[in-house]
Amino acid sequence: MSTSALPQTKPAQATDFLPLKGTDHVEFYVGNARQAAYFYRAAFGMSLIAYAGPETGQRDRASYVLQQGKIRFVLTTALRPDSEIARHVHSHGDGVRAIALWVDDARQAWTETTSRGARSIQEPTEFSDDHGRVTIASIAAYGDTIHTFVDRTHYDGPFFPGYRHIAHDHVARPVGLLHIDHMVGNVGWHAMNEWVDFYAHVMGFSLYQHFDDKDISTEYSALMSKVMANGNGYVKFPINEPAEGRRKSQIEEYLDFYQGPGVQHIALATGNILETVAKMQQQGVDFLTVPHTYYTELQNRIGKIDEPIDELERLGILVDRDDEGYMLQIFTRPVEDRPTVFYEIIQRKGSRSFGKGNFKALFEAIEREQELRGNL
Ligand code: TYF
Ligand code: FE
Repeated sequence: MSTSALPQTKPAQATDFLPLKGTDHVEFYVGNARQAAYFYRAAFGMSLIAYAGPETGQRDRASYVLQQGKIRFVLTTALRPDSEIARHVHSHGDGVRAIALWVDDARQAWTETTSRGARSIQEPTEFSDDHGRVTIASIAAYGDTIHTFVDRTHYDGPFFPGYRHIAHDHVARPVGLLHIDHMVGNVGWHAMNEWVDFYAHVMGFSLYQHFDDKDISTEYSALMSKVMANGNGYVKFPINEPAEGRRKSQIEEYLDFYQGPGVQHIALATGNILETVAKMQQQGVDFLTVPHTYYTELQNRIGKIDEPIDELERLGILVDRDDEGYMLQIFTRPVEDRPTVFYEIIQRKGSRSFGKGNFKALFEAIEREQELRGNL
């Protein structure tokens, strides 16, 4: 075939300088990893699949790797007071240290991002055992949060070199969680655009959705939010900043208790939100609730959906629609004593939205909780 048949002037697609295959794992620094792991296994239904600690030759920390569907959490605790882990927990309470991203080439990811201005946390480093090798590298993100690039192309073990595999978890009670839909960062006053620029210029992400104060202010408090997404859309990071309102913004409450910017919520996808949420409730997870009037207005706002409205109301699930379809979502209360990290359970039925139509009802529910805590 003649090459002259090829279109000549089609502009080359800008190549993605940071191709991501998805979220590899989320690492939390916690006060007591053994007990936190029990909560995620019994209540969220995750399975313990690997462990590293003194028994495996790690002297300063213990880490528990939990999995459900493609979701992988690593819970890490310090064994001594003089460590970066202990300092993180002292300042932030239990929280997310690392959002690890799955790549084919960690060295390249580190080089591309640091050459665009990212601050290096860990230079590309290779770890190996009988299962092969894993290369990781890390850069700083907002607050003390970091992004770790993980290349496990040449590895077939359960998690990382040095971890002991756990074959069966008799504590885990799976609830059908599949993958991470998005992870939200709270940043400081007027810092949203700075972090939007970081994800755009340093990580090659682009603006996916934008919410202004009219979308999301209630009578009392407000916030601003922009959603950044990577090239293939597998990784989505909404960034929130507080906005001035009549009372204290929920983002401000987070920043006070977390002592700065950090991960606010992790949205976990399910294929059957009715079943997933019913199970999680039975297993002791506390969710936010909205008033009965939300459901009396739902049919008119959303139109016909597959799920019975009385069942959605019984569980407290919210629904929103856009021109592509609809989505169902619900939010947990904070999962630690500080009002910081919480979870969203989400099922998408065509919609790519973040539930803009639910913001008012949701934020009012969050503010009722803030009031109970005396933080409003
Ligand atoms: O991720 C989102 O954008 C939605 C909405 O404090 C949201 O889940 C935004 C801010 C917030 C809670 C939920
Ligand atoms: Fe969300």
